[in-house]
Amino acid sequence: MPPRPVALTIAGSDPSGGAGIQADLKTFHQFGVYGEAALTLLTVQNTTGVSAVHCLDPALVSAQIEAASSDIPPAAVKTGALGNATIIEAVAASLARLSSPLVLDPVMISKHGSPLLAPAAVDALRRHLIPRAFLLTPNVPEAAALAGLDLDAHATPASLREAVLRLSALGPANVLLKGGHLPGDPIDLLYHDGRFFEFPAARVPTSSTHGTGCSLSAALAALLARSFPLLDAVTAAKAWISRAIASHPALGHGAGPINHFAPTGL
Ligand code: PXL
Repeated sequence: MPPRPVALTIAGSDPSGGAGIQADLKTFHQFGVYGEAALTLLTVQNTTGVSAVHCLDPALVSAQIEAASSDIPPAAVKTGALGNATIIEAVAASLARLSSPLVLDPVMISKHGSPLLAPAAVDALRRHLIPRAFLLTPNVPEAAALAGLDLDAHATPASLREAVLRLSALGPANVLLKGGHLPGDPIDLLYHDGRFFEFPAARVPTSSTHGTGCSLSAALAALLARSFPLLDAVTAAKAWISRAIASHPALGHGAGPINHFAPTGL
């Protein structure tokens, strides 16, 4: 048997299984990657909403990362919801000991509008973690908050590129701006090697998109763990996420999850 690639997620828990570490581990598994998970926070939620968020002790977050990674070193890491500035600093210190590529999904608010990152922590993200990222994967509201720009539904292609360039100046090796929050068919914009690449997709008319961002960044981490070049990883992860949304299992009474069983095509 060839060695199985390993990926580590550092993220929050969604007990309803659609987002957070639950989504990440399902995604790693679907891409044939062994998954490790260090928890940052617990949410109490289901598809109809979030009723509580509890951040863990930063020392406990670091201890999980160090226990897992010192024993079974991950070939790629992703971060999701981080909760607050002290957890971000703890994660950054733990990741300084690892050289694996980091996919940083700068999760700020849940689908239902609950904060998953304290507003004061945005600066900690900018200073401590974004410079270490191999790939930063904001959606449009997250890109606006990180870049200090006003991007709304009327954002132009030029303003989106400007936001990506500002994010790139914070130090990540690559930036993938996800266009799903804008009206019409979504176009994701990748900035890689000093060039822009567009990844258009057809919009699937459904509200069952809970966990889409988590699952996309987990798929990217899994593909990087499998040594896919970045452009191939983005193409394959996006094709899978589109299939996973289109074949959503219609679970729950609110914004339902995507279909993590969708074929990866790999
Ligand atoms: O999709 C963002 C996200 C990340 N992490 C957790 C979440 C959510 C959205 O609900 O619950 C734990």
